[in-house]
Amino acid sequence: MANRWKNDLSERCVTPEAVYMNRRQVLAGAAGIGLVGAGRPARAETLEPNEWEDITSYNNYYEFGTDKGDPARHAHRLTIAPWSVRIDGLVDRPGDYAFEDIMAKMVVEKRLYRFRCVEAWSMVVPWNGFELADLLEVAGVQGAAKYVAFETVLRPEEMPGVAYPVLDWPYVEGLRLDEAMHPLTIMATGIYGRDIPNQNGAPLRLVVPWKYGFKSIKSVVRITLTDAEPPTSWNKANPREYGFYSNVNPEVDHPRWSQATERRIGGGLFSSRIPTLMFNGYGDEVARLYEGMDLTRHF
Ligand SMILES: Nc1nc2c(c(=O)[nH]1)N[C@H]1C(S)=C(S)[C@@H](COP(=O)(O)O)O[C@H]1N2
Ligand SMILES: [Mo]
Repeated sequence: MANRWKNDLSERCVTPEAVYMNRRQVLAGAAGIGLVGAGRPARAETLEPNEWEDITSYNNYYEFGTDKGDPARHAHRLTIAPWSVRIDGLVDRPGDYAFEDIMAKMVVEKRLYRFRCVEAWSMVVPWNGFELADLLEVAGVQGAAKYVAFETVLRPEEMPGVAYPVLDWPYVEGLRLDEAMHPLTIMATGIYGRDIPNQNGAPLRLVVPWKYGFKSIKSVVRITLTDAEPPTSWNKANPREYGFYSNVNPEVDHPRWSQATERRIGGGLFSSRIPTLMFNGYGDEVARLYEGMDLTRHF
């Protein structure tokens, strides 16, 4: 299990600032990234990663139960090998892509990202992963594609939580194509240079750091390119409370609580409350995706 794949532990792209140096931006002539001076931090803050213990014991993965400790208790039951991801819909090369074959093609990088749950807690996670755009390019995105739909594995025999109709299983999520292709959007396969634990979404899970955590769907088995906005689990469960976009936004409160601040996990009882940042602090990189949109309506 120890070496399911090799991490690239070179010092690339650990901060959003470093993303400016990303090869895709270089290729794009930095045109897309906006009016940001390279090296200007998103806020005066040194990102301090949470401890492995916090990241892997305080989880949301409702297929294993709704308590924060349930995923760490039960997710060892999930069989993660063999694993494959079906990529279908509006792509040139649809098919079942074996996890090992994907990893052989992808460049795994370190990405230190803020992670903000809609429940108003947050962490800082040192992910290892590859850009979703690179995987989509392997499958060949067709011109008519406008959205990307994702699906989590559904195995009632291994997932005690799916006996309860908390959500309509399998868990599904979606992104607009430009969000999916954004260089900050990754498929995470590790944390702290180790294989990603089952409770965090092994063997590969989406991470979209400027959106609430529930968009970051775990243990992905299917990715479908579509021309219509795909259904998403929390929106189906409660459309008044959870929209398709779900961008972190301190100015748009959840109907039942404020989103202006968040509790940064760590330090046990002394977890501190800090202000929530627009787009979770990634506005310089992503605000342009939403130009002209009313974010109180498209929440
Ligand atoms: N399949 C699946 N993916 C999921 C969830 C889930 O219940 N099932 N929970 C989401 C929510 S609400 C959050 S906050 C994050 C939590 O990720 P973490 O446990 O790695 O911190 O996973 C997201 N992805
Ligand atoms: Mo969440």
